[in-house]
Order: sequence, then C-alpha cells, then structure tokens
Amino acid sequence: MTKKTVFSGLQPTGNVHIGNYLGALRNWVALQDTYDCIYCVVDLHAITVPLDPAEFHRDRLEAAKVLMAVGVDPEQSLFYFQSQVPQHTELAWMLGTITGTGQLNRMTQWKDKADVAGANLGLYSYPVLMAADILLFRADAVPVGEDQKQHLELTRDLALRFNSRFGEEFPIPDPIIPEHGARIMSLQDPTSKMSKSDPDEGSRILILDDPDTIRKRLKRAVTDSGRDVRHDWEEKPGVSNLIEMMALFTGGDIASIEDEYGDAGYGTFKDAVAEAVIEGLAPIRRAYRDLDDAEVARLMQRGTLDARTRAEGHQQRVRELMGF
Ligand code: AQP
Repeated sequence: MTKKTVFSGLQPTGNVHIGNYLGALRNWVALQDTYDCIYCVVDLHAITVPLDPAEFHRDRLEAAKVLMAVGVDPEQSLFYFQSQVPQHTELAWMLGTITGTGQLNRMTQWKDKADVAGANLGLYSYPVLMAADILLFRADAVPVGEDQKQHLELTRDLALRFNSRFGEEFPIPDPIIPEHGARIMSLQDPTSKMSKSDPDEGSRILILDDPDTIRKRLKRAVTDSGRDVRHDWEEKPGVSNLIEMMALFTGGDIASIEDEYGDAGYGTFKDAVAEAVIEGLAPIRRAYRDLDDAEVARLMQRGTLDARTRAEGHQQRVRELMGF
C-alpha cells in the first residue's frame, strides 16, 4: 500500500517557540515513521511582514537548523526551502483565480495582522499560497496548530472547487491537530496564543532558550486568582496553560498533575513546570549544538532538487487540466 502524504511548513521569522513545538513540530517528527512526509521552511510566507534582509537570511537557515534539531530527518522526509521550488507560487497564482475575495476577507489571521503590520497583498493572499503548498504535493494530511484550522478549511474548499471545475486532481487534506497543545497560550496573557511576533519576549519560551531564561519566564508567567492548581480554561486559563505544558513535556496526564500539585501553591508548581520544560527541551538544545551550518545548507539544497522534480510532475498535470 502506498503511504499517505503529509505536508507542513514553518515560517522562518525567528523565535521558534514551544507553542510551535507542542502544537505542530512534535507531530511532524512523530509522523515521519508512518507517512511520506514533506516539510518546508515557508520563507515566502515570512516576507508578508516587514523584514531586514540580513536578518531574514540568517533566520532562514536558523529555522532549518531548529527543525533538524527537533527531529525532522532529511534522510526520511523531503525537507527544503519553499522559495527554491517555483511551482509553489505558480500553483498559488492559479488557485488565486478560483478564490473568492469574500472568503479571504473573513480570515481571522488577516484581520488580526492587517492592523498590526500594515495591509499588503501578500498578507491578504497568504492563505492561497498555503493552500498551494499543501495541494502541490497532493497532501492527505497537514499537522498544524489550531490557529491554522481556518486556512486548512480554505485549502479544502479550493481543492474541491478545482476538482469540480477542471477534473479530480487533489485529495482533500485533513488537518492533524493535537488534542492538547494545539493552542499554547501567551505566558503574559493566557487569553491569546503564544506567538513569534508578540513584542513582549516574556510571553513565550523559545525552543532554544537556556534553563535560566526558562525559569525566569515561568516565574513571571501570569496565573489566576486563587491558589489551587486546577485545569479549567474558563476560570484558570493561566494555570491550565501551564498544566498542559507540563503534561506534554513529561508525558503525564492532567489529572495526576492536579493530584500532585493541587495544593502546592503556584510558586512550587511553576518551578516544577520549568524543570519539566528544561528537561523536555534539553535533547533539542544538544542536537542543535551538534549541527553544522554548512551541512544543514547542503542537505537543504539536496532537498530542493528532489522537491522541484516531484513538484514539477504534479504541476504539469495541473497545467494540462487547465488548458495550458
Ligand atoms: N501558540 C501556539 N500553540 C500551538 N501551535 C502553534 N503554532 C503557532 N503558534 C502556536 C503552530 O506552529 C506551526 C508553525 O507556525 P508558523 O511558523 O506558521 O507561524 P504562525 O502560525 O503564524 O504562528 P507563530 O509562530 O506564533 O507566528 P505569529 O507571531 O506570526 O503568529 C503552525 O502549524 C501553527 O499552527
């Protein structure tokens, strides 16, 4: 039986945080044994907000390195930079012609980010490029955090629309969203998600943060009124966020964490969460230290060549179906 195809991407905007890891990247790694996985540093998405070219250049390689440290294995998965495979943008243009502007206007990420970063066409059409990323490789499934659910819906709509207008070509991809960890919240405002672009560094823990920084960030994490450590998103979003983090990093379950720390007080609990996060991230920090920049760049170049060949085969069928 042929393996199902999985596709996902990470933007190289620096600051890869534990929300990215727990919501998506952990799944990327786990899926490699079972699926035909295609993972991509989606650098074209990253230029939809203002950038410094030198910094961007560094962040691209850095993102590839972090992903390899997390466990994306270029021997097992197809792994490359989106911008190096021009079929992504060609398909995005084609899909753009069957995308209604009404649907793009309703994208919550567009509505949120257009205010902060200044509106531009790239930011507006970003979900179409994302749909093209996924459909280009005929992905069956896409591991993502919850914030990407709406974009996945658009991808599915576009696949259906294309298939009905031009002929059955695209599988309808399913999101793979974890039950816990799909929406890790900001440490400073547990009602909004942890985010790379939050100007407050104290709001997130980065995958490569050193132990002291992690302890400091968690000590200052906003908790809720009362003192009991209880999982309740309505009444205790701050504590619930920390409980989920601990459960995911230790592999423990939420009820036993509540049993163990219920009466321990927030201070003691936060210290324990910090140690769990530090321990969970330690292998990634070690793997990162052992990676060599030149070798990472070489592996990405090799991935690019394979990705281009594979993408071209698929894209030629789309051109023919559309009458080119
Ligand atoms: N807080 C989060 N909890 C769980 N999953 C998350 N993801 C992002 N934030 C959380 C998931 O991480 C994957 C890669 O994200 P991305 O590089 O595409 O960036 P993003 O979704 O725009 O979110 P970021 O990283 O926080 O950046 P900004 O600041 O731009 O919003 C995706 O699968 C995403 O769902």
